[in-house]
Amino acid sequence: MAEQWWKESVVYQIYPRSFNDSNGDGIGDIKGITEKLDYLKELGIDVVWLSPVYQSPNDDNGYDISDYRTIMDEFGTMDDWEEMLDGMHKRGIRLVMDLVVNHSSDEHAWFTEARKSKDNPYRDYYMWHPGKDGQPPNNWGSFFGGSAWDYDEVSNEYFLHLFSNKQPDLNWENKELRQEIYDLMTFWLDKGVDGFRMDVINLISKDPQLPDAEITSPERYQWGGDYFVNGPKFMDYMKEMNEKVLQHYDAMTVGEMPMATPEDGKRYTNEESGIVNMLFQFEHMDVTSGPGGKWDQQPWKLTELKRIISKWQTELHGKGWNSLYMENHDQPRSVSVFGDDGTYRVESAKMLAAWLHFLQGTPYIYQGQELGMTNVYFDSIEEYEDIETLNMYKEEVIEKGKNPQDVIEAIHKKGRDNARTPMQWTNEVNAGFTTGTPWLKVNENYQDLNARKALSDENSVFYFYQKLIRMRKEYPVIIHGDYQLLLENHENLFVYSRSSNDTTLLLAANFSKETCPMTLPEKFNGGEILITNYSDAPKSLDHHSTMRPYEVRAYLL
Ligand code: TEU
Ligand code: CA
Repeated sequence: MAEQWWKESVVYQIYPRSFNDSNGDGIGDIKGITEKLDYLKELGIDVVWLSPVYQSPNDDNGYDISDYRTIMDEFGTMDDWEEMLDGMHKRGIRLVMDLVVNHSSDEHAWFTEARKSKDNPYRDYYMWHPGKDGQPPNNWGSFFGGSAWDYDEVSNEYFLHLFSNKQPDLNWENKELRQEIYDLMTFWLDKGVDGFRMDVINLISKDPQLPDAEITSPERYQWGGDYFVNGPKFMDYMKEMNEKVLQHYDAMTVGEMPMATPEDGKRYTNEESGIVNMLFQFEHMDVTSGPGGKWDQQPWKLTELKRIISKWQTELHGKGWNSLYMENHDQPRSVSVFGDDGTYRVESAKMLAAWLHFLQGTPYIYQGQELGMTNVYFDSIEEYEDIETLNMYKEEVIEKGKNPQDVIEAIHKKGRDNARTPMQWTNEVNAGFTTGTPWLKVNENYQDLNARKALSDENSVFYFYQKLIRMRKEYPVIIHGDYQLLLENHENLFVYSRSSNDTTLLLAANFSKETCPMTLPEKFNGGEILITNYSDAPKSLDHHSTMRPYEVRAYLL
């Protein structure tokens, strides 16, 4: 078995459009990333996951790819990319690229060919189907609103798009299509990339009958996931991909898998028979969603978060491997959701960091998370850019007549642009992200919240992350120890231990503004403190103790 370096790594996600603009056009780019490699080295991360940089009309910011083997003009050239990769490798940083192969762009040459006629050789690379009585083939809704099918006049057929209508789904049943994908993976691996993050990979196999979804909501279109999540041939395709490509390289893989359960996690990441090294599940992100789904944000319960995290920790221990994340380019900022982005911003950002990094799995830091960046509260829909947000607003406000203010509030809580505002580098104009006009407005708190300031303050969130990353390399118990939840029913405190051989690590985190007395079983006494966000926290553990607002403490016993 190849060395499992990805278990000991910390990954940093870059969303290139918003990271750093090197030429003043308002759009982050590859040279901009290269300029910041020393910053990443200073943080201490091991791997970069780079969101898509391939040629794309940017209907969904690069998640709609029109050429898998060239770099998007706005981001630079292949030479720029090679220089970036070189710069990373020289600093001991590995690069994981985004692999978006559930769908392509409708501007990909395969699709332009495919839509020409029913007998075009590329027709079968996509999922075409005749309608039913002038309606789409079935009632599936798209993730981005409306029907998952779009009518094509040329051939009088519909094509499937689980995301936007500029993201037609690829037909994995087609052998040549699969081979094209394996070839493009090989192309990038041969260029030296160290792995892939696989976009919605568990949606690639659809039930060939394309049955109507069960009607579970009053909406016109329904959730069809039963017929495409972990679909019938998903495992076969992934095994083939491993045999044909991945097993020939020392590459790490992380599959993004909506709806995945711990049982799926165990199977898909299994060391002997698995298909990816780890996966991104969504259960813990969904604790804030009400019955109305993503846009129906509700107060969340810590006990629920504990139940979910503990289940994943326990089920995968010794059998598979977890990924650990609280943010990415699709999610709101974690301090704003799970911490406090006002008075306790710094404390809660650190608390979340330590709580996450001492769990078992590979941690992912999303750009700006290491500064404790927060959600953005734009006043009007004109200031938003994200296709999912804009489509939803149109549907809810313009088509259904909902109160715009309520919809904007939902966007404040859950909109993807929360994570996509430009990285805050300095307190200069546009937070030092660009000298031009940024493609998406900068969060106005950059004056006080920026990387330059963090780097000049030894108590910053940045240096707290740096310490955590170092500790993972120093204490094997963080990587290997088993997990035990304590104080299961406590509503504010999340306490767990990690043990291996004769070492025990105890982590106690207060997820609230309340000051909470904490009583642990008696054996949790003594030891020495590893890290805390309150400088005067007790140096050794007393099993009777008090946790202040958003306090976190980790002890080695
Ligand atoms: O996301 C897939 C996904 O399931 C969601 O998180 C989705 O983005 C949305 O928030 C649903 O409400 C991946 C990418 O991460 C995302 O950026 C892309 O838009 C999407 O796939 C399509 O490629
Ligand atoms: Ca630029």
